[in-house]
Amino acid sequence: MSEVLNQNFIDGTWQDAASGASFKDINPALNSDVIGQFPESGVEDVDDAVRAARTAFKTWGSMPAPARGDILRRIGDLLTERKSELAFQMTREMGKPFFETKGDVQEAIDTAYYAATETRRLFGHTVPSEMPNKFNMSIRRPIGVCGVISAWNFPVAVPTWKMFPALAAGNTVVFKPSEDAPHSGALLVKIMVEAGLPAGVLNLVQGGGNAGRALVEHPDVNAVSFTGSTVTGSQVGEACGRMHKRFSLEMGGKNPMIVLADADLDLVIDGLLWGAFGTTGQRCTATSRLIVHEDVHDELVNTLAERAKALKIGYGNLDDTEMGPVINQKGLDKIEYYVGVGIEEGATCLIGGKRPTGEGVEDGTFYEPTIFTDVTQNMRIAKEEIFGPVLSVIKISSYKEAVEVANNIEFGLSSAIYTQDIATAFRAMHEIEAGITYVNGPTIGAEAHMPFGGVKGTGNGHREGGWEVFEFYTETKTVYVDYSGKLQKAQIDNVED
Ligand code: UN1
Repeated sequence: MSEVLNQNFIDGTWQDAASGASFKDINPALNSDVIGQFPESGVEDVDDAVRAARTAFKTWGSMPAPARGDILRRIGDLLTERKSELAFQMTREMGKPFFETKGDVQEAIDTAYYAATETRRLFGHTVPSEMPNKFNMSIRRPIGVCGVISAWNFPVAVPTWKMFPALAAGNTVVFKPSEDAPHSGALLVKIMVEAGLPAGVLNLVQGGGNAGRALVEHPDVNAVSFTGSTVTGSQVGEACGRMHKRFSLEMGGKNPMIVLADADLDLVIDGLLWGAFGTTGQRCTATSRLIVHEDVHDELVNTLAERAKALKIGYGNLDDTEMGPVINQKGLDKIEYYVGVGIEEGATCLIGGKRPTGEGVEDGTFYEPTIFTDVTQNMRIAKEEIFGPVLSVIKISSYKEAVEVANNIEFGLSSAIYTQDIATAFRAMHEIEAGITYVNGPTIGAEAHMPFGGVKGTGNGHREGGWEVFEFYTETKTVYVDYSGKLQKAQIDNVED
């Protein structure tokens, strides 16, 4: 897997963008390591890809679903075989440590096997009719061509959350990876094609906003699934709404971890190091607000600061690296901007707040784990998504206050509560406004077979993962079979006035 797959993949062939334009993809930990130039696609390329997908839909959509499942299972097998090679390339491209990118591939493997099994379910309902000798049922039909636009932070797992169920359900796909992870996207497509997807069923179009817009606004794309920023997601939603398309948005988060006075603090520290600084805080599920009871605040924060300072920062393909770089200069600028905002707002920057120096970090976009204390709930660093290794700590004095603070936010993706009290934990499951709540675990760690998504400003009500994503990728067809041999008028013939 050493070659650089830097072309689009349309209708079964690898090809350059029609315009010949390209963009550069670099290693965020070693900026001098250029991965390659990738096609800057436009309307013409998207048009070719959508046409191919539309044609392929005729046969793919009418295949027995379990036969599609066989191909998904082979994709899972190939991903398993290539897990390490693929993870190495992902780390090189987007920076998170090798153990994390292996987890990313594993999430894709789990999603493949899960989607394969769903092809033998795709349940509809059979329901009694109100008329005699009549049979009612609902069945699931594929939607058509699905546009998939994904983020770079889970360059393999997140696109597979979208593509595998889409394909399992009989849709065809045009996939546009993030401009920060085009190579990982292409390597994934190569594996999927090798597993036996017929030409046109899966098409890859690389590029930035122009390619994305062309895909979203293409009249022959029936559904769009998007993971990324709130600003772009809102634009996707507006365009899809205007064009009567189905769309699923997965956007920002500002995920709270509530720590009550009875929590097991060792467990909390391990959870925070992983939740706040795993993936360099660049997850939409990252723990970015610590809402902690005043009785344990100082002890917790001081121990956490010591442990966070000791995290080994560097190139993720080196054995001892615990935290990789920030994705690019723009990401770094945003973090630096918010650290400035936090200081101006009067929060205390306890550790970090700067780029690291020294061997192994000179040539990359690195940032130190950063903890702000004395944060109050209405500060911008308590409300806005920073997408970096920055934790804002808010002190509270009761469970009630903790939940109020947790909910005082426009987002609602993930959340966590640490307590030994079972009644409090159960209350929190209902009272925290979020799509996901973890009890005695950090805000990250979604499993492939469980629904994933957020409430409020995080999304538009759909869920990825698990059984629920199949609601998004299928249309319900309602079927009535009348075997009475005569015209039966519902609501009329069966009611005596
Ligand atoms: C994301 O950050 O976009 O639960 C997805 C988690 C991962 C998925 C994160 N399994 O953090």
